[in-house]
Amino acid sequence: MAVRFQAGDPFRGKLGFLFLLLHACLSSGEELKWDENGYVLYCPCMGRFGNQADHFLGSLAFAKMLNRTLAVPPWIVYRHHAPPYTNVHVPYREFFQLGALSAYHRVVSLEDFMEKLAPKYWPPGQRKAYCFETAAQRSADKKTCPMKDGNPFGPFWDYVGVEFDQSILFGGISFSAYHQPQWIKKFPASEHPVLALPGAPAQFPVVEEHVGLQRYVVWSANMVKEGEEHIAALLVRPYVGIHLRIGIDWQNACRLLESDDTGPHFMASPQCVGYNRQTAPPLPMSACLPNLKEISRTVQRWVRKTAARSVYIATDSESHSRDIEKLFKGKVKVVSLQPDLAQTDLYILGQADHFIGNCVSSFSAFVKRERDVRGLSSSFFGFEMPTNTKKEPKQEL
Ligand SMILES: Nc1nc2c(ncn2[C@@H]2O[C@H](COP(=O)(O)OP(=O)(O)O)[C@@H](O)[C@H]2O)c(=O)[nH]1
Ligand SMILES: *[C@@H]1O[C@H](CO)[C@@H](O)[C@H](O)[C@H]1NC(C)=O
Ligand SMILES: [Mg+2]
Repeated sequence: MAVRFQAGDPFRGKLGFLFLLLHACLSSGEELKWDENGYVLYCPCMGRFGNQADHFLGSLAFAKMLNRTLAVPPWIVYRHHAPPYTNVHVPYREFFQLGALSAYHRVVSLEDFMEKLAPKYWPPGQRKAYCFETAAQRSADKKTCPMKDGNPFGPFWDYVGVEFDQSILFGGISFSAYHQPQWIKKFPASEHPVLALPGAPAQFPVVEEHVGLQRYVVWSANMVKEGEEHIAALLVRPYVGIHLRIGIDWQNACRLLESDDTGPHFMASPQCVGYNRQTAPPLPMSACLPNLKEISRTVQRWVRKTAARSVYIATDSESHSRDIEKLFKGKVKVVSLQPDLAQTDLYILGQADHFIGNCVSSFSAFVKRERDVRGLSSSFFGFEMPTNTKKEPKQEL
């Protein structure tokens, strides 16, 4: 697997420079052309992978709406529990094919943008930040975008070697299609070629109309290879994949459901209760935090229903694999890999014959969206879907 978690920054150091030179020479054939219609840059600064993925889909749609090229940021992986004990910036193409996004809209990786375009077209001294007035309110002079304040903001822009020279504030405008004309009018590409934003120009969770953009998020060859090797080595089809989101942070988050009136919409929950707040049924506690009894009952039901011969458990903490194994008296193989890369779990869950996810989790939502695109069945712990969730693959958007 190409992703290695090393401290440090590929743009720094003599060796890094040599590699850059080599890379520049090798790839000089596919020289990047500057897009006169401008660029959108942002930091995926909210949450971990699932949140970043939700934000990515919305940002992709935003860039298309403004007809600007999206500078696709790296994923921010928080490696605070294991080496290198810091944030790691993983280029988009390590996990997914950058080229597959082009079927929807023009993209360039943020790394390529910085290396090949920024020196000439967005040089130091001319780097403007764009943010909401309300965000700038938090700065000392109340007029500066908080682009690099704190973690992960500072390390992110340091990774691509960016300092901001000026702030441009806006207000009374949102990232939705409704405000498209205002964006174009306020920030024409001729005067504002690079819209660099402190966060994603998107909502969390992803809005319903952008869920289908998942089809353009296609696993990289490396990820497919690694994932398929695990499946071949460990699992027997048919297999049920389950996502247990039950760790301490999640227990605390789900407690909010009990205490106040969050209503049915809580984090990624529109994926099971529906996007319409008015018609959404209540979200049961067990949909957020299923206990072992609920987990066992649901797994048993789907193993029976799909005649599964194995179960794959992805988890953020305990796997409960012993307890689950006991349910089937040795007739079903139960596997929990607990891989170094969370994306390995996502891949294996995506390939399952049936998937049982956590409705509130955006990590589960990533798997659910990918499976919907491919017409594979999914369900959730603690929540009965009103209709069959199995969908036909959607037509091109
Ligand atoms: N490997 C692995 N990591 C997980 C699993 N569940 C949660 N995590 C980790 O916890 C993070 C949860 O944050 P996020 O992806 O934003 O999803 P959410 O908080 O559940 O909405 C993930 O990105 C993973 O790093 C799992 O089943 N397997
Ligand atoms: C969108 O941008 C592309 C690339 O710059 C350009 O060729 C195209 O004409 C633009 N479309 C519109 C509707 O402005
Ligand atoms: Mg999260």
